[in-house]
Amino acid sequence: MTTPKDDKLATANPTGLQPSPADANRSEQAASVLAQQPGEVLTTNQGLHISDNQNSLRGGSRGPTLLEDHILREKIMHFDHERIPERVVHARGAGAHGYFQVYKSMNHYTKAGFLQDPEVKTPVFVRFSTVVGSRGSADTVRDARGFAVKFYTEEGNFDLVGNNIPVFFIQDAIKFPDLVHAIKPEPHHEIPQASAAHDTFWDFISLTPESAHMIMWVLSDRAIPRSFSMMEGFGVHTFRFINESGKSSFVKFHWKPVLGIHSLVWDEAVKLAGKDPDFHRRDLWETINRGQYPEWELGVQIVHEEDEHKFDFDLLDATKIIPELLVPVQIIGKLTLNRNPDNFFAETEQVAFHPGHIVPGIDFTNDPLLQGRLFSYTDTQLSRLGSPNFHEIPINRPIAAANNNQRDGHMRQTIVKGRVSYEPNSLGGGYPMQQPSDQGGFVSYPQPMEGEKMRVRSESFADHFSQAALFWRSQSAWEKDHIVSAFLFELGKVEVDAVRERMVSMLTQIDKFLAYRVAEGLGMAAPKPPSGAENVKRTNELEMDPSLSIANTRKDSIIGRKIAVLVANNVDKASLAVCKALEAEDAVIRFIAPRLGEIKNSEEEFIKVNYSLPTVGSVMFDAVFIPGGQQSVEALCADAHAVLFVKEAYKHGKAIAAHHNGAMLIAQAARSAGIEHGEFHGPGVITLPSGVINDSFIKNFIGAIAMHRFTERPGLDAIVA
Ligand code: HDE
Repeated sequence: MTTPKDDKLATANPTGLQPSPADANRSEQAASVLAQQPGEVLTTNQGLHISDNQNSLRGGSRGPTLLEDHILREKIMHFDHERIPERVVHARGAGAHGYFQVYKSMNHYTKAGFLQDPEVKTPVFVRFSTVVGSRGSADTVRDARGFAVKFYTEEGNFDLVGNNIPVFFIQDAIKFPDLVHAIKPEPHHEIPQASAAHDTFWDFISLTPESAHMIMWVLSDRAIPRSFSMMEGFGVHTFRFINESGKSSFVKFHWKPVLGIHSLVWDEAVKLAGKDPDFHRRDLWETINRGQYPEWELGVQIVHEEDEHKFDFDLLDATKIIPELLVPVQIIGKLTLNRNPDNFFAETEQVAFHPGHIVPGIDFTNDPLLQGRLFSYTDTQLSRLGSPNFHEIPINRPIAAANNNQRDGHMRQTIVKGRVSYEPNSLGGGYPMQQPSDQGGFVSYPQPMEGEKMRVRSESFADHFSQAALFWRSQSAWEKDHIVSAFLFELGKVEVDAVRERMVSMLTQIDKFLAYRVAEGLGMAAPKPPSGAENVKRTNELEMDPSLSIANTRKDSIIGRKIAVLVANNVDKASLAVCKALEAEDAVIRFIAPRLGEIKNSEEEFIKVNYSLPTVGSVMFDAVFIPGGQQSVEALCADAHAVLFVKEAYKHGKAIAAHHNGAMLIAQAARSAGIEHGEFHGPGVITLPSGVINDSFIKNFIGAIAMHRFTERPGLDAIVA
């Protein structure tokens, strides 16, 4: 992780409220007003000093309010219009500033300026989001996550508007409104919120076989990440790189989280939606504030132009990955998020991404999903941000100068001087003028075009099941269990039998055993797969690809992991040595007690309590530590919240450690779970019944936290938590 020291960006910060160099013409006075911190005197929007902000103007102390009260009317009118339309998809999100640095010049493949010089730090703004829910929905719902990065490069803004899942539901943009209508709350009663678990979605999916691959990802734990900083990101579509000599290669973009890929389990996700609906947003905000800057490495899979057809799937089909075993990911740079927004609305809400914002050296392909997106994103900003001038909102301004003859419109900020607003002109000296391509002016990649106009899907897009099956085969046993449970939850909420039946029938084409398990769980008989379905193993005949399973991610770091330390009065001071050791590894320690305020340790020193037990749950933490101390442990054993805390942590496979008689609480939790001998045991439960805290205890605990989760504990299924 990067240290909090303030890295100097190679270019001016474009996203604060300082005037951007792009706005040379903007009035200095207007800029300074924009940049103002809250002043000392309360004023109207016109700068009139307000003497009374408590009472409206009325005729007599008990009389009617006067229409004349311009101060009241201005204030209420502004309030009435505070909300803007939320994004039609990806409404709920969180953003952060940071920078990107390439590791080595990529000039062999692309002339993109920001991918040349390892010394240059390109400023970025990143917004993560869920797709389906409204702005006020919970963070931890089952859904794809948006992962949108705006690079403020010297050659203009480049937006990589991706997701945390490398494929999509549909192959052609014309299906997008249908998909979104199907997954959003049903129109007659607006139910359910932020959930795919309802009839209309599964009706659509069961009739749309191209969605099979995406469905497997969405029902895996990828769709319930532990944190934004522990999920991958993908550009999804195949793009093009173009180098200085005009040679093009195909490229897929990947973001690889430095902390590894980790997820919640469904029970945690459900409980978090109530205990902390802002779980992911809070995590991002707090980790940046602590200086534990989230990082991702940028990876690329490059396919030479001449290899376009060497795969048995189509590179233009957004329902397909290029397995990493076929084309390895080259790591080429790093993204670091190191600054929280100053104002959510001004930055995170008003940021406008667009996959059409590209720079020389990067270009599109004919992916029919991408092509449709190129229209959608500018269009949507007109209704969401209200004007074609959304590029002037500080967060959207490029650091590269923006000069053209586009003029006027609602909320125009730039005051362009002079009489010329057309091109060609002589009265303005010919400026601004086109820049020839050999001097850096953008030209589209001259891809040859052929064929007749037609509404048709290419034959090369026809295989919908091979990669869904590859994904399934690549999962570990516990990941497969989670996928089956997810199907049982989602399809269990479907009310129309025929929809469930069609879905199970679709699953037979992915894997017979998967279909059987889901059918059995739903109380149905699994139909036979269509003949020939089981012999299909295309995608150049891979049996599995390890990069598809999160079981294979790194498990050697506890940076940013939140450790709950359960305490009450008279907690043993010596036990608390564990906390220092974990903090030294950049874990976050939180003291949780039956009540807020302070408690005293065994040496009469005060410890400030971070949370009271009724306000939290183990789902909000990565691990639990129970220090010793007779009185403290007895108080916790008598507290139902504390017992449930440990029981849930065990059920969810989390690391649990106890010193001395702290283990009594583990035993109490086990008894409450109906475990016969009152013992939770198995991997990741670490106790030290006697003696002082030693290195091996600490090392074991740290190792267990880094493992993230132990899925092999005995009796987990039987525990109700
Ligand atoms: Fe989007 N998408 N999308 N999308 N999308 C929007 O743009 C759209 C698609 C993605 O944090 C909207 O400004 C169409 C794929 C992200 O502000 C809208 C199609 C991928 C975000 C829109 C797609 C994405 C959006 C809504 C099918 C992954 C949030 C508000 C052709 C590669 C960006 C807005 C942010 C947002 C349209 C499919 C990612 C309506 C028509 C595939 C991360 O323009």
